Amino acid sequence: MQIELSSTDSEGIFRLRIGDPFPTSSVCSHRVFPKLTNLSLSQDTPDEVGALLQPPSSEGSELRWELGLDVGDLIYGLGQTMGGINKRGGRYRMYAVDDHRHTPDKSSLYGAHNFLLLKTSQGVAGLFVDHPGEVVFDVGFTQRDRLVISVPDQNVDLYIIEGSDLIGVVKRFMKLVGRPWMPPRWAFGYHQSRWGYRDSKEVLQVADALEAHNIPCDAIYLDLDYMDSFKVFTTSDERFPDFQSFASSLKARDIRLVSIVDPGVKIQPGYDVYDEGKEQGYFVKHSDGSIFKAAVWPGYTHLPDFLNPAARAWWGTLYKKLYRLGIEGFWNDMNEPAVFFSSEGMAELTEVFRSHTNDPQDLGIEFLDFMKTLNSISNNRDDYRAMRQASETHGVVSQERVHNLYGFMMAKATAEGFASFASGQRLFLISRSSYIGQHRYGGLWTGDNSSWWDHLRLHIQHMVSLGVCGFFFVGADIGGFSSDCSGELLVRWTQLGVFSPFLRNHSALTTRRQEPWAFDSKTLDETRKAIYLRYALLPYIYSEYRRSREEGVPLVRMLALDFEYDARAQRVEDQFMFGQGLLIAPILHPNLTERMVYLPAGRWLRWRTLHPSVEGATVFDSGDRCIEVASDEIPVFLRENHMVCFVAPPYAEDKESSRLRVLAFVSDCAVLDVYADDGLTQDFEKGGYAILRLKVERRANDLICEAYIHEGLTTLCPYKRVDFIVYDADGQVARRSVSVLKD
Ligand code: MIG
Repeated sequence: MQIELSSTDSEGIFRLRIGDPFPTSSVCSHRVFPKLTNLSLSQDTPDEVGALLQPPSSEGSELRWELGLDVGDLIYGLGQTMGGINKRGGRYRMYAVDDHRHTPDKSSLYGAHNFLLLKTSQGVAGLFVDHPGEVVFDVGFTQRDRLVISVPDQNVDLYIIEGSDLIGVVKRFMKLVGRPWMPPRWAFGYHQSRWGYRDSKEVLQVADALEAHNIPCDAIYLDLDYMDSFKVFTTSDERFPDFQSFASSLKARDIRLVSIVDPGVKIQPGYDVYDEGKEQGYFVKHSDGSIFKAAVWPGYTHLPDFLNPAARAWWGTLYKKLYRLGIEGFWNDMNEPAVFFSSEGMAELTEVFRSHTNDPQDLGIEFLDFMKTLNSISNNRDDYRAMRQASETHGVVSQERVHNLYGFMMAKATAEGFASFASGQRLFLISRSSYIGQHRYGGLWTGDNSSWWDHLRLHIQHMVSLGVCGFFFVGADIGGFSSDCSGELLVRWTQLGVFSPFLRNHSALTTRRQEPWAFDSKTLDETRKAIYLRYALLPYIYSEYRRSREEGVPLVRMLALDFEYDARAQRVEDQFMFGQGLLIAPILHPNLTERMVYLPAGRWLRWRTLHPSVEGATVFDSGDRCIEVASDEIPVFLRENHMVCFVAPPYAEDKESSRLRVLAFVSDCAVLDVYADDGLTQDFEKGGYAILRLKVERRANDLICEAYIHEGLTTLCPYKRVDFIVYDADGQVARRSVSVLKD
């Protein structure tokens, strides 16, 4: 076993390199790892974690690391997996798969996020297994007191990240894998989607309904329906005639279009994408050099080989066709890659069918055999084993070995292509499959969840677990994708969605309609109220997203990151932190009008979010509290010595957009930076932004409220006045209105 130990100079990041790992590009390319001669780990790193830097045990072709777990040890991370926020008790197989039923027994979902955060009585550490093929994390599943990591390969990079606390570890990890990309500001608005908006007429009806119901919306999504015969990068002339004027009529209403992009390219001579890809040799092949055929929506397709830089460059520029038509954002789907069946799989199924009977009417018990084969030919691992991709560094490789990079490299292609034809603009991109590092190119949605209350809870788990893995811009389909949603579920989910970085109502073809107006007037009112709150909070959300990416601290976090030494907070599964100062405790079960909330050390101000005004805010001490929650309300608590800012909600009578409101809960002092830029371009990288600093301080009997331009260009700050509403520890409120100082 060839082993090399290296470390970034005194940064507390160690790398154990075994064999010749496939470069995934999850670690920023500028990172250098000098060889280590003398291993000295920090005192905060548990001994057992340090011991992982020894050669692992190797069984057959598998590498295996083991680590003992004490009863009190906590493990977070692993991104998009089933199970709780604390990952103990589960086994997670990182092998991207298109599985649309997210039941508790599923060990794999759409991506691979091989990062975990450990907290033991001895200290904390981060572990990142950088390997593009399968990795299994058995986190106290087979044996409750053991963490076992196994990799069916002899080549892998293992990173150990030290830190004196969990936040410190996450920040270092973020330095290793880089900052999340900066989406356009409209990415944070409300987005409306559904599989089955059949034609431009129907999309315009949706826009009309949004308007008629006074629901603000920044984007409408085009699912498979917009394409001509499911051919990627085409639009249907029949259902979407005169696409450009359709797009601009939406744009005139401030609604942008985002379209789905699937990797499968329909096999059809004369279709330019197919012809070009074939001619240039850009598709995934078989070992004999023939092109692999995978059936997806259009029937048989070829899959682009995103590992091949030339194929990536080609694919990236294809998005220009859509962009030119007025489509401003992209939604990369089916990129695990999903395969309905291959020709080999279909041959097998046909054979099973034939071997049993000549007449389908005669199938008896053999039917089960037929069903088993039928179910196994989709996303079959034998197909991935058979596929060949052309890599830059390792020659031709089996897809199986680099499986988890497919979505990542597709995102990279999208981002690089976009930068080439929309130079200076920010990309809007969400992807279904992902691998660590992909957050530098775009965001994620969590795929085909269901309209189940369990999946409302899963939304929290996914946001916080993906957050520590670097993905700050994430969200689940609001209301649930599969199954029928109820009005109450939609309301509660939209309320949670106010505090989800990505907020999109999306549902599957054939399910009950799920737009806010598809239920009853109560559902409509309550959903709209939540969406208004989202829009009112946009200055805060945008500012905090930007701060998150600067500091490497996730926007949405498990309580343990902020209250690491609070034994209760470490284990909270149904609340989360949003931005610096907010604790969110959503309603997660039907028919509830109250819930228990755990409030960590310090005092908290419960913000009654019925209106983004501040009436009725009350102070709570730490501990377990039972609170009443109206059906149109989401429990939000503001941490002591913090602030949250907002503007008037959409359609408010007082539309004065130059007025910023601030709710502050201050016993000593609080600072909040409000960030603004043009929201669309990369100019912010060159100083095109403004930071308005808000300060509230109590000195003796004085309350001092300040608002001044702290950094950047005064002209980019949209606010002229700031209205402070300041609560003290006793719940006494004071108001101050100040004008923004522009020097
Ligand atoms: O499973 O394009 O996750 O959001 O609506 C069907 C149709 C394929 C899966 C995506 C979903 C999308 C759907 N797609």
